[in-house]
Amino acid sequence: MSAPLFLGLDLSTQALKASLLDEHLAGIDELGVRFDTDLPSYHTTGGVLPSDSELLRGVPDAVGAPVRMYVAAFDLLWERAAARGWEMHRIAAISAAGMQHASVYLAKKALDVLASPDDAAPLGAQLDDAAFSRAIVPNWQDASTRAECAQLTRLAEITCAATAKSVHGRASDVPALSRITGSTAQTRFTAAQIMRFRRDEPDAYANTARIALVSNFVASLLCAGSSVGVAPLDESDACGMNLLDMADGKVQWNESLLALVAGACDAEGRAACDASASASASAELKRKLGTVACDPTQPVGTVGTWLQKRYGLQSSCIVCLSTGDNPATLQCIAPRHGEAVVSLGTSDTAFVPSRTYAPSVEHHTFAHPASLAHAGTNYSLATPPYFLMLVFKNGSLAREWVRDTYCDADWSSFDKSLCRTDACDATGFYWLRPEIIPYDARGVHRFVRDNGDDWTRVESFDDPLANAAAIVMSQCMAIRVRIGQILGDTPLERVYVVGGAAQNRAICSMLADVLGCQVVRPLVSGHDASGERIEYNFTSVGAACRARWVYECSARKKRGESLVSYEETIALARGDTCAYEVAATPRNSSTYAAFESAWRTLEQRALNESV
Ligand code: ADP
Ligand code: XUL
Repeated sequence: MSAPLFLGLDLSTQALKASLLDEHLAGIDELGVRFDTDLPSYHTTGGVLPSDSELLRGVPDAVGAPVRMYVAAFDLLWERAAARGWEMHRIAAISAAGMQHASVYLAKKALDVLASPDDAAPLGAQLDDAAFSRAIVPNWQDASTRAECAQLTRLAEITCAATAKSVHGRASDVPALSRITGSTAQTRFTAAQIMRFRRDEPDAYANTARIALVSNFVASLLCAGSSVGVAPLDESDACGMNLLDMADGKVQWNESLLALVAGACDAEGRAACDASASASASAELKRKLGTVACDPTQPVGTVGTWLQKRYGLQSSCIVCLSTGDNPATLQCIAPRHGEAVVSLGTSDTAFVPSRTYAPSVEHHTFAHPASLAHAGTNYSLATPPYFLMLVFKNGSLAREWVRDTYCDADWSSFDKSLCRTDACDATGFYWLRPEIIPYDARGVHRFVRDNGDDWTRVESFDDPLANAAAIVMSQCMAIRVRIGQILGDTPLERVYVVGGAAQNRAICSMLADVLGCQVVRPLVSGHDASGERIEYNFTSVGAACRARWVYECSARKKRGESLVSYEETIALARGDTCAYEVAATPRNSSTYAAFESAWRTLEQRALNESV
């Protein structure tokens, strides 16, 4: 029997990617399907429909994508993997990551197809329009649900007041919804999205057999042709729904919020219908959502007949719980206390592990994807139970806009502007889509220093290239300020940088200068199938690492041995092969430390002007 291989998938905003690793977690190959270019018939830009697309029906701030595009990408990915000659029979376990919060609405037909697909045909041909109750699914960039967010916030305040509940003794300036679910109300989170769908399209909602996140939807596709049906939600990813009650150290559905989303009560907590109809509306939503699995070592099942017959995977190949793209990235790096991961993908995100449940107005508190704290067993393993995450919506796509508008559509011109700047005399806020931090900030705002602490708002910079330095510096300042709040007195020692923009050295240098610490890029040893050294995608690598862990734990369980922690598994598997390279060391961080307070004032000014 040849040595096992481990596969991680990443269905993110702009692409479906796959990383194939060996048992030492060295790279064997990586593949991708880019939605815009590889699947042009779906007419997406940056993986989503253009804002004037008729399919978005004119809903303000709606951002969505055709759900069938994701299935078509899944089909194409496997075709490409087969064409690359992957040794499918060696794949021992697979896990996926999915863009967070986005949801998929399955009609009864989808469940029938997943239970018994035609193994000779692509899944895209079988999971047709009738298989989904919602053709265009909301993307995490959607901001169309502010009214629903207000209702969730209100109900949480009432619920907390009614029970006089001080969740984990958190300070009262943290809104109740955040104390309960780990996050303030977020337009992109699944609770608000489901609520709007139920209200706007009641028949389609009624016709929905199951609601999945992207992560468990992909896990379900991997299981097509097995008895799994729809895979359970992963605890860490499900924290991004505004629906789980994370207080009191347990993770379970919050019944009040569930009732509001299901239409069983209003935002004041008044029953919307008679008691039995209310109960059945809540129960129906719970059924649609299925279960939340809190033990990531517990496999979902094994690959179904579709992957076995069509591509030659073994019937023993484990399908693991799939998690969100950010939890998967965190899992790949496993940062320590005092370290952070910054992911520069479509969104810019930053995360740090946390031993405590620490809800706040600005960051999200999620269950750690490799923690067994809520698994209901007596494991006492080292992984911290939570991680804290900052999300900035205007990340790469805003940088691309600046590149295309002011820098000859060329990264090297963009980079030159960054290298020229080491002064804080011009800055800007490029909130092209309604921002997440600060909440709902909009528009482009530029400022230049007159002298001293006086700043003037300007329509444009004299030198258009200055926009590149202004956006990147300001994006890095936004991370600096919030990470500083989270870490308090603990110094930030190292930042791991990943995502598409991490390959840009000028951006990494700015990040190191502004954050005042070393910025490193993790490395996956190994090459791709053609022998080339490539940059692996850490989200799909993180998913493959989970697959390696679950495989190890399953083998130990079979031998009657105790489980092993995620970190230990990864360290043992990698041996000495795990490494990172220094992308940048800080040069002039005192400049940015001194600039912090002025920058905060400017951010507030821009925010005041954006409403
Ligand atoms: P996601 O996982 O969200 O789909 P990726 O992590 O693949 O996104 O990142 C894609 C982004 O990476 C692109 O939108 C692009 O702007 C950015 N990117 C790629 N190469 C560079 C570069 N050399 N400099 C800056 N940004 C880059
Ligand atoms: C996280 C978020 C984004 C998406 C990107 O809360 O909304 O980072 O996960 O896919």
